[in-house]
Amino acid sequence: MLDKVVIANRGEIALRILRACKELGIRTVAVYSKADRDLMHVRLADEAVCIGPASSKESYLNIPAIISAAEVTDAQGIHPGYGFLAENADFAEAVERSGFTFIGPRADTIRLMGNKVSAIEAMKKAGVPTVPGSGGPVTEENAIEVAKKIGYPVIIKAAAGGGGRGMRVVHSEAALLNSLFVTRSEAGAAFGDSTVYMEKFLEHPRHVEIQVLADGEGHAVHLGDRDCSLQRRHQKVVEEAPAPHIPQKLREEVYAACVKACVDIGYRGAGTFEFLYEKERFYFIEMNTRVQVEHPVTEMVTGVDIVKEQLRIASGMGLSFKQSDVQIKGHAFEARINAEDPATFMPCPGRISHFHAPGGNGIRVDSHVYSGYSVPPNYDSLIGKVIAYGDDRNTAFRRMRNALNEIVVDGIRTNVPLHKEQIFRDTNFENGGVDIHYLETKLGLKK
Ligand code: MV4
Repeated sequence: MLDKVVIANRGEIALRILRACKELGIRTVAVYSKADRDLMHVRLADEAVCIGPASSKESYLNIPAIISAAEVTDAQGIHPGYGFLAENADFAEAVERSGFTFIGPRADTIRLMGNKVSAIEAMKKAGVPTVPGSGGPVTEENAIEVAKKIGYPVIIKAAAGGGGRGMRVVHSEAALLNSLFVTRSEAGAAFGDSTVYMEKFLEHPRHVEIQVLADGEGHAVHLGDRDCSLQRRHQKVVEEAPAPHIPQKLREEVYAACVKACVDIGYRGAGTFEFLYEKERFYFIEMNTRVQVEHPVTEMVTGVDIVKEQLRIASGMGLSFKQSDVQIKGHAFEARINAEDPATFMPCPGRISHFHAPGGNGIRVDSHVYSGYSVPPNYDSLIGKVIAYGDDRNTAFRRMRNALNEIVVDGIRTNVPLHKEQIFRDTNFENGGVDIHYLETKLGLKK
């Protein structure tokens, strides 16, 4: 087992990783910016190294500073968490070249999945169902022909994009070439790569994703699925596991395809296959090569500690269980708690005068905040996650409602009212299976 790990992240996920390290007897090094001296995991880590000023670019995105922190503390591994450098192939490569273990996939796997055209190609080859599309880059020369074959509406996406960045829906041939030009220009400016591709635009899909773990030596397992359709502007707000109302046979088929794909590409670590799900069909869109914010709902229904498995895999110990040991049991919801204005959704940093975490049977709270903690303005506004588990979806739903009534976050504005007054009182959501547009349209939260 790795004996000392640098946690190259902040906030709730840094604390989550620290807890997993402690359980495994791994010593921990927190790296933090000048705005983050008072973070809970900095206090709890065995060692802590300041890596720069508040600005992410100069701290949590500063590759030499993070590798130096591993050098001066004589650490062996670096866990990137999510966001920041987690899916930066150059970082993974620099970590390995400096003699440390990157706790994640190989750099070439991150690169393969970072380019959505090569990711889709690899998945198609492995037998994972994909969206009907261009099957490669689209240019001024082939766009009209490709769109005609797919059928309108189509969506143009940046190969280097992902997560909703750099895409445009096109409804007719009249609008095609202009949209292609604009999407290409934006992609070039944003990602330094103007390659775009085209897919059939699915109008009312759900976002269903599949969690996998693989040892990099040809062994891979799935941990079932999650539904993350409740989102606003590509920011997930609520997630649940398992995804409701999906025929078991369809599930099993897509799980098998994901596991095979992991074996085919020699995948290592935790990963997520993102699908659109519409009219009883799965369509692969992207793969995430990191631990995700919403991993706890999967942990609740499987009993697997995903971060501990990441650390085991990176230590060369392989997975602690096999597929036949995995049973999906019960149901879990996660509500993301953000420091934001309930009316405008603008981030609302500030001092939390009083914090009280909900509790009780089936409730888990992953949060780094405490009474007196100040949320700095420099990073994303996630201050914690409330996770509710139950033997069935209704029980989990009710427990979440109770938990949201218990939580106290005084001194700053948060989205707790959105969760407890709207989402977890919504009948359609309570019945399950709403699509990706639901939150923005039905609840009147557009813009
Ligand atoms: C799509 C789509 C419809 N059809 N692709 C947005 C995020 C990125 N991961 C892919 N996205 C979409 N791709 C096709 N062919 C609709 C979306 C989409 C979306 C997807 C998942 C969750 C929320 C979304 C919100 C708007 C659009």
